[in-house]
Amino acid sequence: MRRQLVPIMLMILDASIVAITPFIALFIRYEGTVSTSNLDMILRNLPLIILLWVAPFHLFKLYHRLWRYASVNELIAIMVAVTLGSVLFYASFFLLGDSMPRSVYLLIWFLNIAFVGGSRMFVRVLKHAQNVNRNTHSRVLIVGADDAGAVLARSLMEKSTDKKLIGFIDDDAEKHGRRLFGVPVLGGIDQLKNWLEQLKINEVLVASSSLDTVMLDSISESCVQANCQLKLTGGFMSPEGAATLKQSRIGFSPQRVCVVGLGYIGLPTASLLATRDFVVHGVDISQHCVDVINAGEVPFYEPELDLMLKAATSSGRLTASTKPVPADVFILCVPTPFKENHKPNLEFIQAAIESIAPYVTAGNLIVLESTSPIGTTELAGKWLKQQRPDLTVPIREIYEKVQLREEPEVFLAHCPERVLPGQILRELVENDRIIGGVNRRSAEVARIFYSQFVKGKILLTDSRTAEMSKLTENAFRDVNIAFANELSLICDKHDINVWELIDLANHHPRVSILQPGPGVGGHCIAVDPWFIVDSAPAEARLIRTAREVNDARPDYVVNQVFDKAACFKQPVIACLGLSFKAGIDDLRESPAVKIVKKLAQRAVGRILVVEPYTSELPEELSGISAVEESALSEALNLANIVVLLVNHPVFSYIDKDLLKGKVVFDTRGLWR
Ligand code: SAJ
Repeated sequence: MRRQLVPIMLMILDASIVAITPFIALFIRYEGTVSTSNLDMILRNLPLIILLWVAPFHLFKLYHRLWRYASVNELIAIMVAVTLGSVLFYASFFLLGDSMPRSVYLLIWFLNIAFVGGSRMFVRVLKHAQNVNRNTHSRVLIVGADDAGAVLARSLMEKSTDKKLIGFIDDDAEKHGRRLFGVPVLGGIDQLKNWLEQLKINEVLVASSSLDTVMLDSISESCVQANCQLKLTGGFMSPEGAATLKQSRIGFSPQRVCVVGLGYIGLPTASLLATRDFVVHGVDISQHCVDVINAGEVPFYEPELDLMLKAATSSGRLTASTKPVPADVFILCVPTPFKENHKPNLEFIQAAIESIAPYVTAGNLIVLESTSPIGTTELAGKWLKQQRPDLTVPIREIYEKVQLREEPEVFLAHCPERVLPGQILRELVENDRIIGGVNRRSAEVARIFYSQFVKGKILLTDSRTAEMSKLTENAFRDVNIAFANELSLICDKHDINVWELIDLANHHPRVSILQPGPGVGGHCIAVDPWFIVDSAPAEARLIRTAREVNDARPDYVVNQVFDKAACFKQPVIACLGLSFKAGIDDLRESPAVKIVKKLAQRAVGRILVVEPYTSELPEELSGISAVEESALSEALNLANIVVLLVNHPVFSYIDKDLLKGKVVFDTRGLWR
């Protein structure tokens, strides 16, 4: 709700300021006496001025992209910036008057836009650098209204500007209704969940040394259910209290995180954690990647990640190198590709475990986020044990019958990433997460860590179920895309428009068919289902067939284009898009790349490739003389055949007249 409101509010705010400031400027200029001709002129030009002002911001999505999580401070900063910019504009307008040429007006207007836009960017980056976005006006409850609670409350009130203390919770009924520093003691722990929801609390601080494991569990459960962060403030406790907490099942307060693998998942995760109070060290085997990241640059395109990374590196909370460092939590985000025969290749996970092994100490949490075949997390434990026989590494337990272990151990869990490229930063925080512990305690410890930055639900299970659940999610999507692709073959045979067919069928309340396309790409859906097939070849018949149906799509498109190209003497084929899906620059397993390559291999003609998200052709295409990189207008101008391979938003604006007289293959149904 807030995300939708903020941009609209900002737009209204800008428009109102732009509307009011001419009058202020007039007032200043003419010391209170405003002539009707001036007023007339302003009123006549006002709609155009507002449009000129607001439209560029809207056009470049600044309202949406920069201010998604705008706070009151930011709103004030924007108001000041817009007012200053606007007054400057009108002041120059009135001071220089008619003598000023039109181009100077335009220049001043442009400078104003740049000034206001720049100041917004600046505040945004500053905000990240100061790392205040998470806690902006966080509403806090303290559990424990005794001495520790009072010390904590006073420190919050004195030092923290971004946390608001709303109340105390205490099991001592005598304290209920009383006030500490003017803040009420609301009730007991059994009512915690109600209070969290009723008072819209974001954060619970436990400041009591007398809580037992059952109570701590109940607090933790309430926080998870109410989507609330839980912090154990050991520093405010007696040594005995802190010791009790350490031994208890949720006594884990991580601060240092080491993320291994700084790719599409690892880098956003590391950047996010660094802007959430954690001290993060990222590790990657590529020195180039490490250098780029340390310079605050993102080596690939992901919306808004550049700002977050800059904030993370400039605050000093995120560093990167090719070697791990000691940490409380190690997160592994390395690739899990398959080998020639679709057998999973786990060598990157093994190498990652071996690289962190010397740095792991008892009490550390190791999380495998990479999508992995069933049993990999346990295998990771075995590899760790081989490297570090001195450590107690958890072994598989029947999840329900868990015994508490008192001896120090390493916690090991699988928490599969579930984010969609193009929306990673939002989904990292908002998606529900599945955590599978090799033993129950590992899952609970991992929950404490993830609940510090995940707003979605956190669901605990064992590591095997978690591994399978991730594979299942992607296999589900693959099977459903295969269904759409099969429909498209059937429709082609019967001369039915498959897009219309799917639209119609999807009007049924329980039918939701996905879209056919040139094939399934990416490093996930095109790969993960094979892990299931490999683990149960006889049983996974549908999953295997879906893979085969989707893998056959590029050839189907190539054959169609090849047949049509035969009608031209010197065919020129425009291929629009190379990435594996819309809006990103990721070319891994991309069906579009495969199609272009296969077309070139069959010497179909001159191929002009348009990919707005990359600056040059990938290696596998750059050496082929028949394949050229091209601008969109040139490709459309020269081509006899236009093949739309990726539904990038920019392609939807193509003037349909430019396609007239050409053979068009719209593999994504964008121009239907
Ligand atoms: N595609 C179609 N038709 C459709 C939808 C997609 O042909 O109707 C194609 C796309 O063009 C693309 C491929 O499928 O080539 C995969 O795209 P996607 O958007 O479905 O998925 P990914 O690979 O970007 O991300 C998936 C997501 N999984 C699910 O939605 C179940 C994401 O949440 C996972 O985190 C990610 O895989 C992963 O890392 O496993």
